Amino acid sequence: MLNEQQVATYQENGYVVPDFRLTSDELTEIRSAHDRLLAKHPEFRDYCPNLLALDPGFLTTARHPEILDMVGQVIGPDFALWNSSFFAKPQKNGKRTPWHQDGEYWPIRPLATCTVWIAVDDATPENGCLRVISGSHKDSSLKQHRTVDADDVTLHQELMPDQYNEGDAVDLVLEAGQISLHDVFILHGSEANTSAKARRGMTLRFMPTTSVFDRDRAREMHETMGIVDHSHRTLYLMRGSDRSGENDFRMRM
Ligand SMILES: O=C(O)CCC(=O)C(=O)O
Repeated sequence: MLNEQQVATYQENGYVVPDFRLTSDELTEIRSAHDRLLAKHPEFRDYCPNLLALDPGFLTTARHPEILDMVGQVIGPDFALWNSSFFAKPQKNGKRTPWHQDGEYWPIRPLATCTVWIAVDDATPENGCLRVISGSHKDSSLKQHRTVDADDVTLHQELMPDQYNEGDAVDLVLEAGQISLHDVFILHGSEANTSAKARRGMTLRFMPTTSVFDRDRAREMHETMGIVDHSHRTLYLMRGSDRSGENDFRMRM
């Protein structure tokens, strides 16, 4: 569990690194599942936007009771998992993730999500660890983004350069098995990996069920902005009940 200070840090800074760590067996399981996935789907070498549709086995990690306890501490007792993805940065030529806010990509209203980012390898500045701007979530607003038309990025919406100061960035240096939690509005990104060490990161995206996962909006964002089509995500209720009464939990593949 997070202590009171860590919960306050999450609210204040928009992110926190808990004391928690996955065991080496749990990490081995994630790495093997990811290797199997890439053997079948090499097209997801850099970024896999929807792990659960390809291998529901990743749900074991998403259902980790201690992780769920921590998520509940920051977004409340009723929440659902709406996605899990993999940002793998292979050694030497791992792609960068441009500066962005997650909310720019997601069809959730009102916008809310706590991301659990799992370090599957040690993540350092050399191999492209996650970087955040502390406190940048505070006004709960989406800043201006533009589309990046390039092959060397994992995601294609980036913050306009005048919307942030990279000099304010904090490196989230994590050892394999450590996790960070971040807010949907925080400004973040990561550099390319040109080092000799891979930097794999797995994400779990949890939203409070006071929000609605809007499938029509997902379709529209896909059609008008070219964003990955999230309209077919299965929502997994992880704790509590659907407070909005509008979420659709039917299984989808
Ligand atoms: O792992 C990365 O490089 C980027 C991750 C990210 O943007 C996210 O988890 O929202």
